[in-house]
Amino acid sequence: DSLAELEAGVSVCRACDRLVAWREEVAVGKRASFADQPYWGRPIAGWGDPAPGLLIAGLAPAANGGNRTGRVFTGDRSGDWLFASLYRIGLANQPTSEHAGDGLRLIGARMIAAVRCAPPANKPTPIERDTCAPWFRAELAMVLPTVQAIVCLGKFGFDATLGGLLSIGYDVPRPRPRFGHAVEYPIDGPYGVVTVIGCFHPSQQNTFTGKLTEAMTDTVLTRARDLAGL
Ligand code: DU
Ligand code: SF4
Repeated sequence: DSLAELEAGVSVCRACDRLVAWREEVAVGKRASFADQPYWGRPIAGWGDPAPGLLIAGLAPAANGGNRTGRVFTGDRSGDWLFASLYRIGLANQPTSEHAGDGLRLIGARMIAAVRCAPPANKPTPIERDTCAPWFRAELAMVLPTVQAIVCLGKFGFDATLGGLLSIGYDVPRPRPRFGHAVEYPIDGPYGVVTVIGCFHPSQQNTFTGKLTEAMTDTVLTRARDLAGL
């Protein structure tokens, strides 16, 4: 199907020299605690339900997380935080994510990242962001017919999502909606209304400091789950 074709296409993309070098360097070097595991070391397409009601949009895969497991938001601390919440509210079949063979499944939901290769320091450049945008938008366009709510993790994912919706013909307001935790914007478009919801990124920077609590995460994801009819 077309999602599979897109996945195959993105998996061999080498458009960003700096990110190609980094994803491969980390995959060859490996973190000591994962020395016995294979690393994916390539671009990462979205994963989960191919016809999701809920989409979760993040920034980019983590060097020893998604870049290792081949699934965005798994096998790293942000993913652990997110999947614990998704499991509590019934959108994942287990609370932990470890490696590619762990049996983890999303229920009615799909995860995608705005940039598909792990960037150094989790910071893609504006050029890398724009170079990868067509991959993000292509996948967004394929899943939007069923998607009713999009949870955007952090401002980067939020802005990428609005840019993607605009390119697909959605009536994104001007000036652009502003990112914030639990802010929500219903946006009309070719496949009906989709509600875009902001969520602070579940990075340790936010979870260690208490800027993002478990209750705050559960509240936003539960709201999105309900909007998606899940
Ligand atoms: O074998 P499959 O059902 O096509 O699943 C492929 C892939 O997607 C696997 O990693 C499980 C995941 N997945 C999911 O998490 N949730 C779904 O509803 C369907 C598939
Ligand atoms: Fe290709 Fe995106 Fe990876 Fe750049 S970040 S190499 S555009 S998949």
